Amino acid sequence: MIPATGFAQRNVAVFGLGKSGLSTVRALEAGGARVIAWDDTEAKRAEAAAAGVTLEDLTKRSWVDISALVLSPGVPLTHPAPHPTVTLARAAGVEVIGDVELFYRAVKALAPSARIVAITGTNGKSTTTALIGHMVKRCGGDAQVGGNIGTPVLELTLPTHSTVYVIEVSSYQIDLAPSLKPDVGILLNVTPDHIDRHGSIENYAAVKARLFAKQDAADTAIIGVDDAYSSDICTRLSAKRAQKVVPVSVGKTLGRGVYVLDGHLYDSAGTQTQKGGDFNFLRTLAGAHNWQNAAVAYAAGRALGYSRDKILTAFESFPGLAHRMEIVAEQDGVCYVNDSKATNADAASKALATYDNIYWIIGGKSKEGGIETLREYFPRLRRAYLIGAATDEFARTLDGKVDFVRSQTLDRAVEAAARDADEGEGDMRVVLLSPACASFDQFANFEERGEAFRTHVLKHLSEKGRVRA
Ligand code: UMA
Repeated sequence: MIPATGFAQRNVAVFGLGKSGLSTVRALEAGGARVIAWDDTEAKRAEAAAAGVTLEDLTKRSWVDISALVLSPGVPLTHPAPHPTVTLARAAGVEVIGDVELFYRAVKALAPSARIVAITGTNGKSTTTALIGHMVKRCGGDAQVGGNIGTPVLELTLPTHSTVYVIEVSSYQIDLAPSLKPDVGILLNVTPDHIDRHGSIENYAAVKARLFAKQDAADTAIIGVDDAYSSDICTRLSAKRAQKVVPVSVGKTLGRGVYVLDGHLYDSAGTQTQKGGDFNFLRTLAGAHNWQNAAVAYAAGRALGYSRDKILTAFESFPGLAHRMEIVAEQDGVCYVNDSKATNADAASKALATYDNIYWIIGGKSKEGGIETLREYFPRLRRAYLIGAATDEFARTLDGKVDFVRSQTLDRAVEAAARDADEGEGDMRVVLLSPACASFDQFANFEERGEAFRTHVLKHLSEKGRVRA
């Protein structure tokens, strides 16, 4: 844990007692602050009280003796309306910050030369964060990975002078971290998301751009330039020349920066363009959507001073993220891919675009629009296996276009898909769980669904092994 420094003997209000709020309370107390905490949900308050947290309704007390309000990222700061605690704090002239701000201040106070790589963007943040963390470790660095990806930043290990913090930051967290000055700041892309919390796409893009606001000549901004908003941010930063700016593209040749064409990485410095790694062979980074993540991670590795060869070698051993196009097994020309995280059609399209020869397990609690938008991938499907509540709806969409069976449950779907794939033809047959649905009709969450897939696949393979023996 990293103690939050700077508030010793002072009162600090913490609002929101989820994962990040509870770790904030612990870090502030470790730094000597007196914490007063609250949450709108009674169950969360009860949980916090049991953990020894001092509770007081922050809307019913005076703010004159409070030095800061530390807000959880999920609590509205501006839109649709500021949370009442934010309004009260502002009226009393109390700063409103988040755990990433406390983390940044503490790291700089404890070990100024520890470096911070901060990753944001609408899509691909977690994969890129995990990949950079893996790369730093493989290149011999002391990487600590956290933030929006899951581990609250204040729960990471104390910094040494060689620590590289690789943190995923959401727009909510950037909004609450006014001092954050990452050594390497990364913006992958900006597409409409979280507009309810930021008012408009323009505001959302402006918050993302704030990640670079404090950077200076020693720092690097790495920006994906394949969407209009990010490209605009890159143009503006390049013109200001405050920091080094590295544009990254998938599909476009750039005069400077890093780009990927047909899965091949190019590192272009001035007039010299070097042909780089071939991502087509990196199965955990398969798919065009992953090429941007890998290209950006490569640029980050270069900014951190690692050699091109070391970075590309590190990519080869990246295990990928659990439940995101995760290869759980491969045998006899059949690859079993767990993409349980794909809870809507858009997310499922990534896996469908990546493989041919697919035995597709889909279904659960469907989202608006179902799988209508996935029609262009139907020619890649050998058969579909329908599970859960969406069965009738998806059967109607597939009818006459794709062969399908009503499997009802995941175990039966895996059994049927694995048997068909075993008997199928073609170089690489893929049994793919990419359900395009929420899991709640049959599972507690997508993680549980993904674990169940893994269990059924391994059971199928071990039974097959016994029959052979
Ligand atoms: N709460 C209130 N009143 C409100 C809103 C929330 O009291 O009006 C309380 C809730 O009762 C709850 C707490 O605030 O007790 C929840 O806080 P939170 O939503 O900020 O969640 P945490 O558990 O602290 O998790 C947060 C991130 N959550 C959000 O940003 C919504 C986690 O990202 C992150 O992993 C974690 O900190 C550690 O850093 C999750 C996420 O969904 C994965 N992120 C969004 C995304 O990726 O799209 C941004």
